[in-house]
Amino acid sequence: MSRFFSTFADLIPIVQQDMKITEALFAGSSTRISEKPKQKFPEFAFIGRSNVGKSSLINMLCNNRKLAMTSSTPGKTRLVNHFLVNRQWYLVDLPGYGYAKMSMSGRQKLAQIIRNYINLSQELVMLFVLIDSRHDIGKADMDFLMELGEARIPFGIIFTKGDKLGPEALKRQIQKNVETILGFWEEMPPYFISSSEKGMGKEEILDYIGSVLESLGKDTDK
Ligand SMILES: Nc1nc2c(ncn2[C@@H]2O[C@H](COP(=O)(O)OP(=O)(O)OP(=O)(O)O)[C@@H](O)[C@H]2O)c(=O)[nH]1
Ligand SMILES: [Mg+2]
Repeated sequence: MSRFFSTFADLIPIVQQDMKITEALFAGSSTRISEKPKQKFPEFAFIGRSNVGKSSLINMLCNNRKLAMTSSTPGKTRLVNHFLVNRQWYLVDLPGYGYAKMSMSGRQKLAQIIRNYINLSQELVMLFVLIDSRHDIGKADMDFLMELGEARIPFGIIFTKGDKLGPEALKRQIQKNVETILGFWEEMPPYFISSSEKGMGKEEILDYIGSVLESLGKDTDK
């Protein structure tokens, strides 16, 4: 069921689909694909630099501040965490990349866990790459996006912490980052602006996931 999207254009849903999360349950932590939860469902994973707000975003989407562990200290999530949503699909919280203060061996270990999951999870439908909306896209982000492009893994972008800038500055910074991405890709992947503090982006992200799930259902019905 996964990896059937060939371009970003294929990712843009034709029909907007409402998605409400009624239940989100922790389903397990893993460091390798063989340890993933046994029950298979489509997976939507969240990745990005350490501290960018992956775990907070998952909690915001699921209306549960205690579901995924968050911390102001970078490097909190060190495992692949699966959360089963509405008993139908998984949200997957991944460790962060590019945490400069972590030892080289620690970073390599996390990179290995991330690669193993991304390249081998057959159920991975798409990755959301989170980028702090206050900052320029960094080298670690660019390297990661390039890797995804080469591996032809479908992705979207979420600009996080949208509450930290005023509306004008936010718009300018996002425009700048969109231009950076368009310098490398012919088309902009689907992108969203979020704030886990204010609930910004929640409906858009969830409805988007709903639409992708809907189109997956149609694809497998064929
Ligand atoms: N103001 C604001 N703070 C946020 C937001 N999202 C996350 N934070 C804060 O940023 C810090 C990091 O959040 P996490 O969700 O733990 O980040 P992470 O990407 O999961 O980090 P690692 O697991 O360490 O890679 C915490 O102190 C959060 O409270 C947001 O939308 N707005
Ligand atoms: Mg985390």
